[in-house]
Amino acid sequence: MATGSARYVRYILVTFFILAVFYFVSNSADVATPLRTQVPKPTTNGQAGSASDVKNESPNSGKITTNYDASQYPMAMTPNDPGWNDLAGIKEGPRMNATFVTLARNSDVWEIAKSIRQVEDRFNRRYNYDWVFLNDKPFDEVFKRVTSSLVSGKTHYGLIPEEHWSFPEWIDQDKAAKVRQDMKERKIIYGDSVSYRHMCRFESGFFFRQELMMNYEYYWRVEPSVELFCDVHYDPFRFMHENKKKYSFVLSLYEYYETIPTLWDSVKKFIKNHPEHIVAGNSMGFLSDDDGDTYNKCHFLAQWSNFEIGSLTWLRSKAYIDYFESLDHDGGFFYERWGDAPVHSIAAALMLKKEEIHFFNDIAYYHVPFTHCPTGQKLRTALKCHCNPDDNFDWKGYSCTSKYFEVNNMDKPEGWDTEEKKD
Ligand SMILES: Nc1nc2c(ncn2[C@@H]2O[C@H](COP(=O)(O)OP(=O)(O)O)[C@@H](O)[C@H]2O)c(=O)[nH]1
Ligand SMILES: [Mg+2]
Repeated sequence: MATGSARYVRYILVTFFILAVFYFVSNSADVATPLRTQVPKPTTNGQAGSASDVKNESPNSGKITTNYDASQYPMAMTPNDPGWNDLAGIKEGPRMNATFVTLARNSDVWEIAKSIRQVEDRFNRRYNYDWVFLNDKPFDEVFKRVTSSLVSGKTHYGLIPEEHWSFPEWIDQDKAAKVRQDMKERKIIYGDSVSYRHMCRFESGFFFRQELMMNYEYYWRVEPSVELFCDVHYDPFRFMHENKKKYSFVLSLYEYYETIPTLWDSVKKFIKNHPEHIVAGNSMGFLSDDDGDTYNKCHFLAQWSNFEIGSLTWLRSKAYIDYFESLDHDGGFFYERWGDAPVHSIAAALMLKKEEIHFFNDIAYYHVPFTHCPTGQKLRTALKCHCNPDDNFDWKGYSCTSKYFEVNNMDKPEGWDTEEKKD
């Protein structure tokens, strides 16, 4: 009997031990293998995900339906949100069909290297979005080696077709040359440059329809020598998608009038010929102080900033293409020196609803000579920013950001008035 009950106790102990081991192993497996099921499957073209992977927008409902459960992967938008401090490793959850895009020359390699490093450190190392590089000349091996070693996603290198980087046939070459000479004498920055004009026309009308870009729906434009001063805690592409944003900015400014004297006349001609493209609830108040009669020269994408996160689908729409073609035929890219900054901004302000444009206060950015350093000391600390708040341009006299807030009836971020006094 004694032997029988000892065996019985032994069975119980062994069973208990096996259960304990099983419990321990299964629990540690949960920790070691976090849920990764929602990262979209790679598609045949090797991109991070395709349109159908991430969205199915129903045009009439006014709501976006997605095939991922956004609530399962909440984005930490503020320091109080769960997961705010989770900045290690690859971020779980969906990816948008999006890419970084850079137009550059081979000689820009070390300046773009600096920009990439900051974008990666502050954001993309956790998201691994792709990066498309575009150039009017073939990229050399050094450029490809350096940039591909720094980007955590896939890199793609595109050669711009000549018809996107040359004078269209309707441009009078003599007239254009005279303009350049005149602007040179008047010392207008880039006034005598042909390549700068090709660049502005390309960024206005062609970058979004390059073959490599056709694979994507959203872009984040990055230039050589820019800085990203704060951590980006959430995916701005996903923010754009889930909030139906089509265009965004961090710095806004008055344009240099001498470069665009007839741009507004051209815009007015387009408005008259294509009233169907001008949406109700637009931001005309941001562009004009007299209901569209004259342009107040405000634009979102400062010529000296070139920060943009936006929708490629919108830029490829008939509305935008009609707009670009109308402007392009008027010749101001060559007979004046129209920049892509006012061209994109005017389009966004007239052909998008107000609420489709977003100001990213929390993305800190520098492009010589302007800085956007987020307003709000608590926010800057939470974002581990390394910019000097005194450098923030937002509330200074030559910025249009106050106007944007007024037009949208939005409250300015806490601290805007005290920070303004430090001018
Ligand atoms: N491939 C190429 N890129 C250019 C050329 N000119 C300017 N860029 C790029 O276009 C962008 C804007 O040019 P940048 O010189 O920074 O002009 P700014 O920002 O208006 O002063 C940058 O990304 C440049 O690298 C060019 O002739 N060829
Ligand atoms: Mg630049």
